[in-house]
Amino acid sequence: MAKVATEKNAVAIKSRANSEYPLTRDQLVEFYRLMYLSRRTDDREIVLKRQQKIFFQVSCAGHEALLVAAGMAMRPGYDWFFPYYRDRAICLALGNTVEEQLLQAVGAADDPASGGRQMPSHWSSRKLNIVSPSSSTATQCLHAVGCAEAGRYFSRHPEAAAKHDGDYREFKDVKFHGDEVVYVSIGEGSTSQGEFWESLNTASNGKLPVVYVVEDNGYAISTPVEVNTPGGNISRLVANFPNFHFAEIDGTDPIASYEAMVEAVEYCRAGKGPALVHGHVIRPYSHSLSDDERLYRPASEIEADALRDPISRMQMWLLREGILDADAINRLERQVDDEVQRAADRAVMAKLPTPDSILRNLYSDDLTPMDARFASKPAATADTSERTMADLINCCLKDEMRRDERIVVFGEDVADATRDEPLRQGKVKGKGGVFKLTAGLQAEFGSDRVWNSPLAEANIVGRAIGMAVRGLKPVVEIQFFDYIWPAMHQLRNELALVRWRSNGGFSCPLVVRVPIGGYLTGGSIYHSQSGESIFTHTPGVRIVMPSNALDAIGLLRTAIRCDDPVMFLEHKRLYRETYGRAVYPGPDYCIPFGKAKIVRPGKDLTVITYGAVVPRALQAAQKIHRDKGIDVELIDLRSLSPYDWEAIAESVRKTNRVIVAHEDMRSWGYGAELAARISDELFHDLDAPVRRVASMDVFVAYQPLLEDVILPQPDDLYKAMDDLAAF
Ligand SMILES: Cc1ncc(C[n+]2csc(CCOP(=O)(O)OP(=O)(O)O)c2C)c(N)n1
Repeated sequence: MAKVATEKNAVAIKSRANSEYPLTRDQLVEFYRLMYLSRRTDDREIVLKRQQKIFFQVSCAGHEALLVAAGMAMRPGYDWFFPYYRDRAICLALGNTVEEQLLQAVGAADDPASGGRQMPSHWSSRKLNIVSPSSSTATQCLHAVGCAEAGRYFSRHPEAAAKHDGDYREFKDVKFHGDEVVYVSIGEGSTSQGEFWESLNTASNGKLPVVYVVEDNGYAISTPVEVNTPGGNISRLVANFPNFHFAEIDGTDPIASYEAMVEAVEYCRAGKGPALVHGHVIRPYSHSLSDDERLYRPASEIEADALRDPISRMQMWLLREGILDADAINRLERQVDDEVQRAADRAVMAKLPTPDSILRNLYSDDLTPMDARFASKPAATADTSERTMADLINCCLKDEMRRDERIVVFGEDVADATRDEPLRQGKVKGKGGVFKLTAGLQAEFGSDRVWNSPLAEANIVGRAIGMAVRGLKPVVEIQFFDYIWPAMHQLRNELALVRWRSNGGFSCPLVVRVPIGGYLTGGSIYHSQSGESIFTHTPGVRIVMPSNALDAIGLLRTAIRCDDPVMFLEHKRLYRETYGRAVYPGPDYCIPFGKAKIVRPGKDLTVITYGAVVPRALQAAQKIHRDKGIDVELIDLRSLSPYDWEAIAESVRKTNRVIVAHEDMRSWGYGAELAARISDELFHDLDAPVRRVASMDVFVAYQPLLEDVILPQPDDLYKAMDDLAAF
């Protein structure tokens, strides 16, 4: 472990008399009580695990001083907290009870953090503003940043926080004070993750009130600090980030920890910028109960750590300073032991969740995007010109931003101009996205509602999640579907899961707009990808993919107004096509999710598709009707998750023959699922096998000749229709 100045007197705790922020006698006793409570709760969980009454254990042992200090320096239910799994002690200090924590450990129905869904030590409390974490290391750093941005936004736009009936705002209470601070913690090993650095970028640039606490116990499971941190000291690496307050301390010293935390929190609360407190702590109980550190650490190192154990050090210190005598310490410890025992007794008797709870809070129970309120007819408007999909998406964003001040838009190059002086002076026109879908938004709504993100996709989605948790409605853009992968962790392990894993305690309804797909003539591998089935395979997130301008504006409006996270896949080849242009249908036109559209009714066979294959299939259907009289029913799904099974079933019962067609690769794709379900549930209605038309199982090549062969073309659809009709 790196040597720090405070370690020179490693075993001695900083004297109370020398402290700049002296704690009262009662506060010191409470400090010790919380530390001891945390340790004994870990000890109890270890016993329960050995008795097989719980199924996992990861402890806070050795981190208690730093974390109780953090809890005492901050305001529960006022500040916001993004803790990680080591953070039992701060959660107890904020007001989480031992019983609540043990209810999670046993997986009880009444586990208030997750309803039996998350492992122990995955804290969550709406009342205390402790936001449900995942087990993924470092993702929470971006949520904390987004949460801080949202607090600032609401303090500058207080009217945006108002309740509003009819959309997600009806169900999303906003709390803000203007000077709240956001806590986020992380182990030193996890600082290797890009998301940590992506968050420092934005916290620093935005001077955001985020207190980072790096809990440096020297190991990430068995991997020592120097593997994750060049030079072995994270403080040295981050020291040049502008606007930060930094402190490096012995995190096993409660007084030094408290001082550092108070200073850091004061700095953030005053609006000066973010802070990072790097606390050197110990890890006396191995990584978790599934790990035995004696396999990779010599006994001498473990013994040296033991001398720094914060519990025994603080106990000695209280005695030495004359704050508690031995009897008083014994009494306090007995009371804590009784409290833990009683909580454990109740937890092991708690009722367990029933299978009917499994799907609860996967999506919003309050307002689904399938709701009838989203079914409307296009309104007559003065402008009767036919507009492109790109135009109408842009109109929708403007309409909704005028209507709802909680909407913010950010992503790579989506702003008109980051340096906005020339824009305001009318000297430049502005960019507004590489496809121009967000053109004019910054000019109309200002730079605090529309801005360019750093070139970092996880940064975009992670911050949006933190904002949405607080009640903002981010409508963010991933520049190309091909580059969505750095955000995959945030999309799959965070966005889709916040509501379910917190059993409805938190939610993050937001929209991720993603230009997708090929047929670009030269788009090549990295500008032509599809891959929607990877996301439809992720429960908790809604996926839509319009094929024309009217559906795009209607579905996007529903995506924005509904209470679920939505991935809005925009086929870039369709942005400016002649096919599917439409007259602007007014500022309230919505389409409910899960409703397919019959593009062409027919009686001989059904083609189920979506996106850019819709116009190609229509072309093939019209031709085969002209050529051979084969009458194809063409269904545009529009919404991929949920999808309209009733429309599919009704059509297949009528035509008895079906092709599922899509642009994405054939194997393991969206069509495989539909084909399987049709074969399973509609077997007796079929006169022929279910056919698929899709791209080859390969990426899209640059040379147009190859691209044409790789992607499904009208001729491929024609041939499949012809074959199936003849079967
Ligand atoms: C993204 C990710 N990769 C791997 C893991 C598995 N894992 C869980 S904890 C951990 C070590 C974390 O070490 P550190 O950040 O130092 O925190 P500590 O556990 O020591 O407090 C690893 C590798 C994970 N949870 N998430």
